[in-house]
Amino acid sequence: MKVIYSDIHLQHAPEFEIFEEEKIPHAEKPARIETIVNTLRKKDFTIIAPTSFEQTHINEVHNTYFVEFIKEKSEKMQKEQKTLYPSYYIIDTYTPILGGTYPASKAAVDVALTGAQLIASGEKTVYSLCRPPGHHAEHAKLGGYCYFNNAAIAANYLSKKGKVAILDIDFHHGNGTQDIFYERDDVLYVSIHADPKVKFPYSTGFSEEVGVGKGKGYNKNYPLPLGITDEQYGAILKKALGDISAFTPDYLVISLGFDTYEKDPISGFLLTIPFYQEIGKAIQGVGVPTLVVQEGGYAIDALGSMADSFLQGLTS
Ligand code: Q9C
Ligand code: ZN
Repeated sequence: MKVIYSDIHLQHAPEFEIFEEEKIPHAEKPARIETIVNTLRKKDFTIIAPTSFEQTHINEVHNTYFVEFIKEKSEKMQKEQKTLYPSYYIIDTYTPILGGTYPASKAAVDVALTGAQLIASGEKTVYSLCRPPGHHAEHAKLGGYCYFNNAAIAANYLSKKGKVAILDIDFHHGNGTQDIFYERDDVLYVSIHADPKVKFPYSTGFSEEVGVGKGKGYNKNYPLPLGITDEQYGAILKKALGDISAFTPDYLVISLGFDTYEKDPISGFLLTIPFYQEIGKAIQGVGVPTLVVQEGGYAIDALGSMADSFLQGLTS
């Protein structure tokens, strides 16, 4: 199985986020992806570098001025060796722009699109090791450690070749992906996540959000209370995969977060490492070509084992 990885992500390394009245060390660290790729290198995976895609793929999903904003501010920060906590186009205080942010975010999009291209040309499963993550990036807003929505850009690319379902299993609701496809019926978005009343992004991810216009019925949220176990999660996953099978997609995109893990430092579900293999197996059971896009997951020491467990299930 092919794994797409670029070391350009290392250029993006925010030092801290501002949480309530405090500056705290940033959870979204370069080591996250390094530990996963190093684990997979020791196993039977082919690690390949992405090819560079035109910026038009990004502009089909994001507002043009928003894309320019990230690029220009990042270039300015590079020159001035500063960090910007934006005052507009942003939903929180966790997602600064640094000199390395644009190159890393563009590379993450290329990682996702390279995976999508392989899936479109007949590959059964591909893992795009994106960083920074993407699912909180809306049409014209960044936040939640995300700048460009890698999974949405890949799904939009695949939607030209067939029907696409996105299953988002990050701990947090993918407000960005929901926003981007909310009025579309050719891309189904299904998300399992923590109750937004208590966890980020707080304002979206409720079950009443079902899409609008012709997109009505093509957005499905499963918000869950904190403390969810493997067994409880498995039951919801089965429902979510039922929704996906009923849509009869040609392609499946997984927004994969490992922040559902019991020891994740910022989250609150109780999933265990061996259970990721069950998740992978259940997804494989849908029987549709599947692009896996990395989102969150912050328990750095366990990320390699979680990825390994998940991929074993996915390729079983
Ligand atoms: N002290 C992703 O998992 N919460 N983003 C910050 C932490 C923000 C997570 C509070 C969570 C964003 C891709
Ligand atoms: Zn998350």
